[in-house]
Amino acid sequence: MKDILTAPFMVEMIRTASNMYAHGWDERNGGNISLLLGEDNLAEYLDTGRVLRTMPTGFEVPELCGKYFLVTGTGRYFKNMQYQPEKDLGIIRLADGGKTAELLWGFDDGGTFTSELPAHLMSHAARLKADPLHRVVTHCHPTNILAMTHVHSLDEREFTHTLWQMMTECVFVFPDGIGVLPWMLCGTNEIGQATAEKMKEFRLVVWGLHGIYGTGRTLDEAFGLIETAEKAAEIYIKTAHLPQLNTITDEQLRVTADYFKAKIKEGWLR
Ligand code: 2HA
Ligand code: ZN
Repeated sequence: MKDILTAPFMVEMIRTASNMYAHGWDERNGGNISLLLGEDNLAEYLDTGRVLRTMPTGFEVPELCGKYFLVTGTGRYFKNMQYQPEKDLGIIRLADGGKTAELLWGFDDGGTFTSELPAHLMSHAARLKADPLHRVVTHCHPTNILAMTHVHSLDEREFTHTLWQMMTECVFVFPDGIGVLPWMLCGTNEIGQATAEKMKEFRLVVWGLHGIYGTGRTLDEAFGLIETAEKAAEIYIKTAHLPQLNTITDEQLRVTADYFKAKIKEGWLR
């Protein structure tokens, strides 16, 4: 058996969490990540027949039953993950129609999975329907996106359009736009369902006055989406109160998207 701490998915997960913390997106125990694993590479690192304990998830996701996830733990600090991954991370397999999580590795000191597991798993199910190669759901609290939800309309077309106009790259990094939810109580199945509903059409979903969800085929893709949206939001926050002399027009957005072969969300340009 190979050392699981050397597995590429583990190394990448820890690097990503550390990087998110370094960006200031994951204060205290803020944020959570889940990565859908393929059984094949897992068997080199883990006896998948050995269940350490079982934990109820509190909801059903039959389409994910039998799937394996590397997930961050509830109450854990991203800041510390690189020093104690076996406490802050766990590998679970869903059983019982998704109602049970079987722990196969990690959460060594008795911990459990993120409080946002409903939003994560329901989002995985929704994104897998949109893209069979989807694998990653990340959640965090980027400062400028959050600030923007205080002062900008939460209409998702308007929110996305403002970000597209902040810097040229946005329209081809997230041409599919950003879904936006109003403030809702976090950690619940309700916000999980609302997030998953948005995930049918978006890879990025903002939680008003809370943070953002980013998804992708790789940790880099999910990270890069959030990084780009957050950078654009920073430019918005730095300029919104100043006289605006120049802007990217809809025609320029269209030309840019066409040039980079990105498909802008239907009807979102005027
Ligand atoms: O504390 O970010 O949304 C973890 C969270 C909850
Ligand atoms: Zn949060």
